[in-house]
Amino acid sequence: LSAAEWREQSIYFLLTDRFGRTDNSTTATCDTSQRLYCGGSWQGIINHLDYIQGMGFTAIWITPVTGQFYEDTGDGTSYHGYWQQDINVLNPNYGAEDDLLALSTALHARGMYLMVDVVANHMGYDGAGTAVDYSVFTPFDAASYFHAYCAITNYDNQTNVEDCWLGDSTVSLPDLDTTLASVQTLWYDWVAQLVETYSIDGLRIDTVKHVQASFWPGYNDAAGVYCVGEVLDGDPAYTCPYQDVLDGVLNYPLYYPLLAAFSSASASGGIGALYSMVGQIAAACADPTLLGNFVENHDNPRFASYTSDFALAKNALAFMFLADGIPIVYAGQEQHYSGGNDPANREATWLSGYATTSAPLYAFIASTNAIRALLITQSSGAWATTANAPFYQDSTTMAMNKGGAVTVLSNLGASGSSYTLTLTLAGTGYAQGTALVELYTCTAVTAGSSGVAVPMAGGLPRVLVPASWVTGSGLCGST
Ligand code: ABC
Ligand code: CA
Repeated sequence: LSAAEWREQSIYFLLTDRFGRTDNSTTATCDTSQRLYCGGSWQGIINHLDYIQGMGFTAIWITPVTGQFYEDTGDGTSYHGYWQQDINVLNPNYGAEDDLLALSTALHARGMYLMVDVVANHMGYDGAGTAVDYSVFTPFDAASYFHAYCAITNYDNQTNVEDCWLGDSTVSLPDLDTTLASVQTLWYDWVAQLVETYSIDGLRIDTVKHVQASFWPGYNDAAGVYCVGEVLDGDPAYTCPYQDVLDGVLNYPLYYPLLAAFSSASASGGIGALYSMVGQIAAACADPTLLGNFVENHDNPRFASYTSDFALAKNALAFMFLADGIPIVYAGQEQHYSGGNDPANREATWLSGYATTSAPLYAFIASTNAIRALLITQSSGAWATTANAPFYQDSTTMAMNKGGAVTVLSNLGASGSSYTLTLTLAGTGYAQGTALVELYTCTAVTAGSSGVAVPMAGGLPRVLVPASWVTGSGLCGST
């Protein structure tokens, strides 16, 4: 699937070991602190695709599929899949070739897409970087394929970030010398074959900033599908240039201010920083609409570890879906899981019983996916490519206009009062007299002479669109 086609998708990210089991158990224990394999599998994902599609997602991103080392170490096991030793085999804990193929086929049969996580920067070794037996790796079975050992010590030194090793003295991550033509050829051929073999539709690429930028265009081309890279840095001036070598990057520049704006009620200054980051990203990134938006993942504490307030969680979600970019929800976010740092943020989804009607965020995400899908279809796709324009802010509220849909966010929290927020006609772009609908509450609003009166309550987000867009859509009772 091309980058342009991914722009209209909505992604559910899951750790294969932690989402669903082949036996469908919802009670199998999974103590995150142990960092052991908990039994999730590709067949387990297939078993629960209704649950994912029921929230309106059109794609899933699964963690790496390659062969790992499987010993239990002081840093736990490779249950997450980022400690590869043999890139030519699959991780048998998740299933066999047939199972991964079946997952791909099952998704495609539903009109959904498969994104797979891939790692080109390193392998994984059960031991210190000073004592690696390189013969355990396939195909990189000699020290000559790797950078000489040194630990990353200075993230301000790009040479150190690219040439030295991640990991620690318990599990080292032997750093491939990606400047070698032999390494490049092996990776480009490998990724082309992986995509073809399993009919993969997109890739999430790990540790992009740890490989020289010139490596990536050849990799993205060889893959032939949309690639979104992980560049773990909140500074758009650092992260955005990687969009010149890959289709997209995960939106870490947005992540930090998005979290800060909504992770506590009335976070002072938080709205202003979020508002201004939209402009900074637009100025620095080649195409903000191809970035991957998120407020949770497996490397950072869960949103609900900062606040249990559902209204705040809904605002963070609404922003991710209705601003520029491709929304990515991390499995368990819909269950308001609240784990802190790795490994606590990797709770098994099955322990929720895959609750739907009793999980407030499950329904909210379904509504928000439906709203985003409406905006895309009624505009024949134009909404997705139109730049988001924030136009109003006060200390607890902001409003933005993307392609004629006006989204209002609040960080007052669930105890926020009911009041009317009046937005100017100029900001909303609506002509006086236009019939509008607020899509979360299905409230009719008419653009008045003094502006658009938005009914706010309970700190919840609002989305206004012309009523004509809703007719026939199935939303708000229209048929
Ligand atoms: C394991 C255990 C942990 C244990 C650890 C020592 O070993 O599970 O419990 O604490 C995988 C596994 C991890 C595992 C690691 C190491 O491997 O998932 O569980 O930890 O063995 C990606 C993946 C991630 C994966 C790897 C490795 C890479 O998403 O899941 O981890 O394949 C760096 C990398 C980034 C990487 C991340 C974990 O580490 O760049 O690719 N993620 C700064 C640096 C970042 C750095 C980050 C965290 O710190 O700039 O480069 O990320 O160390 C912002 C700044 C940022 C700054 C942050 C902290 O603040 O703008 O620049 O990030 O304001
Ligand atoms: Ca490297």
